[in-house]
Amino acid sequence: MKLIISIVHRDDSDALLKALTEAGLKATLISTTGGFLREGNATVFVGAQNDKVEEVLELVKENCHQRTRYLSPIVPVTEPSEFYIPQPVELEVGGATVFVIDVERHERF
Ligand code: 2BA
Repeated sequence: MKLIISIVHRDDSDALLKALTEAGLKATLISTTGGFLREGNATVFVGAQNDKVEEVLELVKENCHQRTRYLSPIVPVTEPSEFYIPQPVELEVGGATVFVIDVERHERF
């Protein structure tokens, strides 16, 4: 068995959960925060048999889209502000960051 952990954009999480449950897969959603942007994102856990992993990855790929974000750099205190025009930095975020982990044991009580 594998645990598939997908960090996705919040706006994609509903569609992903719907697709996973429609495919008969079990999923858990938690609200998370990205360490770099400090923005809310969503993390979806799916416990699945090995032969279902590719199907899960395909659903993640289909439902999670890449987005462009612009980050405004902070003006350094050492720079006189009239000479320093900060340029927004472009970042490609997502569609999904996925980890596939071996599950040593799984129980339901
Ligand atoms: P954040 O940490 O908020 O990162 C958002 C986006 O900022 C990243 O998109 C990437 O484009 C950029 N970024 C992140 N760290 C950077 C750095 N040190 N220097 C320059 N740019 C940086 P994604 O790579 O698509 O990541 C989206 C979210 O997935 C991340 O949000 C984080 O929550 C998670 N993530 C990505 N890689 C991870 C990893 N290796 N371990 C744990 N979580 C990860």
